[in-house]
Amino acid sequence: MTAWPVPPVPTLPGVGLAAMLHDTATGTLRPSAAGPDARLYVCGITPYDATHMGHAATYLAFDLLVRTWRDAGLTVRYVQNVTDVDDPLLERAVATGEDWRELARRETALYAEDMAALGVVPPDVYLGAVETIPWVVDAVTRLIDQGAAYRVAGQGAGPDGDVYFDVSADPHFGSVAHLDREQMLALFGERGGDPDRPGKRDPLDPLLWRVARDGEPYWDGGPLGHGRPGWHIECVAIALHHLGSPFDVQGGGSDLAFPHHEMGASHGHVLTGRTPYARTYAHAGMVGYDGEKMSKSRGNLVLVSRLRADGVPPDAIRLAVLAHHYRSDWEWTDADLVAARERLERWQAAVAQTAGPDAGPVLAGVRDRLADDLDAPGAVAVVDEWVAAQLGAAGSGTDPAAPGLVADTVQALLGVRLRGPS
Ligand code: 5CA
Ligand code: ZN
Repeated sequence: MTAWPVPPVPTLPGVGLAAMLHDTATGTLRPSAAGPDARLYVCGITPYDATHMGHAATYLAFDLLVRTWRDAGLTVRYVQNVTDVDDPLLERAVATGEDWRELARRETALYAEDMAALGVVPPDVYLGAVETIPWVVDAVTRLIDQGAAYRVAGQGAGPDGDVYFDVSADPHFGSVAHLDREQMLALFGERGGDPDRPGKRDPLDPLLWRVARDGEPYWDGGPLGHGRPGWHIECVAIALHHLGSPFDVQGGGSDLAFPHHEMGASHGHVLTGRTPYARTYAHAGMVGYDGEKMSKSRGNLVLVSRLRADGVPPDAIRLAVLAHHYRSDWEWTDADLVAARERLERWQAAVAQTAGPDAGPVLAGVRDRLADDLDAPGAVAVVDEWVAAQLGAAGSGTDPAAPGLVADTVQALLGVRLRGPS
């Protein structure tokens, strides 16, 4: 699958700091990268509807991480999937009478357009689940051979042979989200799991391979028979193939901590015999709208493509998101967007001048704030301060290099594109 084009990222003077990042598993701030190679897996979209502000906020959070890593001189390996075959996608296609492949293709293309418009640095490896079936088959087969996965008998007219992961095979199961069993059972049922499926060893055991049903797409699973991948194993198969374990950061929205990243970690532990699966589990907060989590299933969506069609500058959308810390849960409001548009205009006016106050503290300050768990609001405040001095009554400074350096800092680290003095 081809990702979107790489946006221009100016090179800044000096070397930035590799960020400290909040880890859900330990509840602490940890160095985001262990060495000169920084390896990131961010869970991608399930393409059955258009990109909303919640998705955008999550991908913008990890875009900041990638930008700080590059600025710190690290070699970045960034992998992202597209869940282009899964129940929600197939259900939507059945409901609308559209071919599931066409639905996935259209929404994946729109997502790429939205990401490109927002200036998000694309992943180096970008793969649809349907492109990675052999890796999934291999992983599931190995889990069966290890005794960590088992086949379940069919229900009623349903076929035999769905394969489930035995969560008791991983002594570290539960170490990502630290939930008690009752919480796990509730969330598992809400987020794609099937706690009530008869025949499982534990209600929490997640699906690894679903054997073919009439009317559902399937692939040749070799020893597993015809079928399609479960959700968690898809991301693990891709991450282990392209990053190995432990890799540095497993990222996504906080709704993925359980069960998705918990199960993924367990699959990874058992498959490799190594812990941890990822050194840091980083989770972006949930963006809400009208009092509820913004979600495709609820339909309370503010779409990036809708805002773009309405003429909102993508950089204003970016600034509206960056005004919130990535870990906080927040509500999208029109007032946020108005404030972001005003900020964008002020920043643009400030860097368009031919001279200004020393920009060194802006570069240092933005680097400092982002290194502290990607504190984008703090970084924005640093730029605001320079802009206020530049536009203020006291008059601007006299450094001719300053507006250009501020524009480069803002573009390289925050991804907001300003035109410097011409
Ligand atoms: N395909 C899977 C991951 S493998 C998936 O969760 N897809 S998704 O389309 O539902 O979500 C894509 C990303 O956006 C995930 O990282 C998810 O955690 C994040 N996300 C979804 N809704 C919100 C929201 N309201 N606020 C913030 N992030 C969200
Ligand atoms: Zn995933």
